[in-house]
Amino acid sequence: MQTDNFPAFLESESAGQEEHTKSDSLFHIIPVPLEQTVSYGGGTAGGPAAILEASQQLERWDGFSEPISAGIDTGPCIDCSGDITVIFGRIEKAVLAIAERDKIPVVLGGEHTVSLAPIRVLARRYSEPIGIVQLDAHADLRDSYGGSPFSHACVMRRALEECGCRLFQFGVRALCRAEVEYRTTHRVGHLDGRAIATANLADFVLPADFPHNIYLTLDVDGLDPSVIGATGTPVPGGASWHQTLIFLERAIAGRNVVGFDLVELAPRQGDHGSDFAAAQLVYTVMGIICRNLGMHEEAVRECPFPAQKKGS
Ligand SMILES: [Mn+2]
Repeated sequence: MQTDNFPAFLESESAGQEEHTKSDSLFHIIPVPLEQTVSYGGGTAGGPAAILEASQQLERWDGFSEPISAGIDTGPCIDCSGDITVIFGRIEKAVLAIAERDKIPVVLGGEHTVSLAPIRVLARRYSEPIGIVQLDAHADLRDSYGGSPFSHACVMRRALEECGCRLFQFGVRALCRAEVEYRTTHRVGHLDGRAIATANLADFVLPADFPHNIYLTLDVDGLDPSVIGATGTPVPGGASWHQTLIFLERAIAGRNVVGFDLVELAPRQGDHGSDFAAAQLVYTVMGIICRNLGMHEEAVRECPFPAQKKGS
C-alpha cells in the first residue's frame, strides 16, 4: 500500500512561498495511487510518488511566469484500498473540501478511473454543465471493459452519462467503432492524433456553446510515447509537447478551469524523463491557468524571452 513518504510538489522551491498558508494556495494536489483495472502494462499506482519526486527538479520559472507564487499545497495520499465506490467517496471528500473554498483541485493518478470522482463533485457544484477537455490516446467511451463499468476505458462515458458533461478530446488515436458512434450521437468534439499533425493549433477555439467551466483531464498517453513512454497503454502518433500546451492554452482561453488531473503515468526503472515530463506538464498547466486568470502579468512583461505574438 502507498504511504505518504514522498515530498510535497516542488517542495525544493517552496522558499519565498511563505505568504501562502496551506488553505489559501490556489492549487491543491491530491495524490491518488489507484490501480485496479489495468488493461496492458501496470505500474500506475507509482505515478503520484514519481511525479512528486520529479517535481523537485523543476524550475520555479515555467518560461513565462512563476506558477508556484499562486501557492501549491500537497495533501495526503488517498487510501486506495477496498471497493471502488469507497475509494471514490474518499477522493470526492478531498475534492469537495478544496472546491468549497473556490480553489483548484489537482488530482494525480493513478489510473484514469480516478477522474470520475472530481468530475462528480464539480458537476454537482455548478448549475451549468461542466466541459471536460481530455488529453488521451484512447476515447475512454466504452460502456464497460473487462467486465467493469468503472474501467479506465469507460471513464469519460461515465462522466457524460452520470454528470451530464460536454466533452472535447485531443490526441485520440485508439478507439472502437461503438466509441466512434457514441461520439457522433453525443456531440463529442475531437482533434485526433492525425488531425493534430496538420491543424493550426494557434487558432484553435472550442465550440462557442461549449461550457464556460472546464475540467482538464490529462492522460499522459495522449502525448506521443517519445515524450512520455512510461504509461500502461502507449500508442504511436500522439501530440508533441508544444502542440499539447498550445492546444490547452487555446482551449481554456476566456473560460474558467475548475480542476484538473494527470493520470496513467506508470513509472519504470531508468526512465526518469517520463516522470519529469509528467511533473513539468502539471506545473506548466498551472502556469497556463494562472495566466488565463490574469495573474502574473508583471512577470510575463518582465520575461526576457517573451512569447512570440502572432504576426511579430
Ligand atoms: Mn484515458
